[in-house]
Amino acid sequence: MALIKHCWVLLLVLVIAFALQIIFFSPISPDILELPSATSSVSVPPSNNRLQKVIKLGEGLLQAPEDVAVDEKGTLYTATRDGWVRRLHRNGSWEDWIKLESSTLLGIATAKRGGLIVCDCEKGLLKFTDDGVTVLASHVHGSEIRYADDVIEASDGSLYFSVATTKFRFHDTHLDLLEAKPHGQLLKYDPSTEETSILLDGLYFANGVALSKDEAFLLVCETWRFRCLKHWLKGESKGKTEIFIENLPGGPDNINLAPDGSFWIALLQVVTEGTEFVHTSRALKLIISNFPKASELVLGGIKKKATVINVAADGSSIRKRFDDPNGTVISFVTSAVEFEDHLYLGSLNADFVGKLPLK
Ligand SMILES: [Ca+2]
Ligand SMILES: [Ca+2]
Repeated sequence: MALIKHCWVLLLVLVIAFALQIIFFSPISPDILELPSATSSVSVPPSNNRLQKVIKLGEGLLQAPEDVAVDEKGTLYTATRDGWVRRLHRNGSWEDWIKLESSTLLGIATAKRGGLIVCDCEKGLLKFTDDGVTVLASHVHGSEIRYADDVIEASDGSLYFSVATTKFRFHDTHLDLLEAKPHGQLLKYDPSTEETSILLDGLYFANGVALSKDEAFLLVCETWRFRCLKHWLKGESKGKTEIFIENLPGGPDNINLAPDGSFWIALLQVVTEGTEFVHTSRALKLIISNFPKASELVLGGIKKKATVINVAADGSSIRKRFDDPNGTVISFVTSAVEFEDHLYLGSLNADFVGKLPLK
């Protein structure tokens, strides 16, 4: 009897030790993820397979081109996982333009006086020109900028850019989702003073940024909140922030202004179908975060489909929706840029840039 009792005590001690290990050594301190409401005021068009019609540009040459930008001459730029920024000239030829030792180049934007602004998760905000690479911003208020995600240039030369999370690195993105806390920021780089300041703090994975056609407001997407915020830069609401669109049918990644003033947003399947329960249990999150394969477990569904939407200039409606519902041709689309009646699509799970005719 004494032996059985000892065994039970030992088992209890082991269970307590295991639980303490999980709680104290977990890399996260999780909150519950707020999922989009089923009773949204914005109606969502039905899923379709329009994205399966994409033409593949630069197939095999481009490793996971997250973002795409087109300059005034019609040259298309993209940054890939091997550190290359490549460009496609109007004559159809690809050029290996500039290479950087980095696997974490994300959002890009063309600069009006030439060159390309590039976000790097490790180095910060960079400028690429024919002469090479310059670091524009590596710190804000004394802290390293670690997860610069997307950028846009205003006509006065100011650069607005997002920091997805100040807590986790690129390869630990799944931990930021599991933690579900607002570690994101929206920053501004002023070229006249070369200083960087914090415009907004406490964002749920700050991702795509875009300016309205008249530059009266700035949009920033919060991927883990299924919404995009509007921050006024001009007019009587200047300095105020409000919701632009919410309850999106996916986590918004990059956002781009369309020629007609509307916006293209790439939506990510951040909550894998059938695993919603993971995001509502703190205990489960603590356990999962300890596993080496946690990323696959949590974000595996992101590579299984692609969705792009077009949202009205005032955020009041979703006007168009294109999908590849099972990722047959393209998946994990992170960016959609409209240029001369075509959409150009970036993806973190493709070896090409997708081109979709809009007419
Ligand atoms: Ca961009
Ligand atoms: Ca992004």
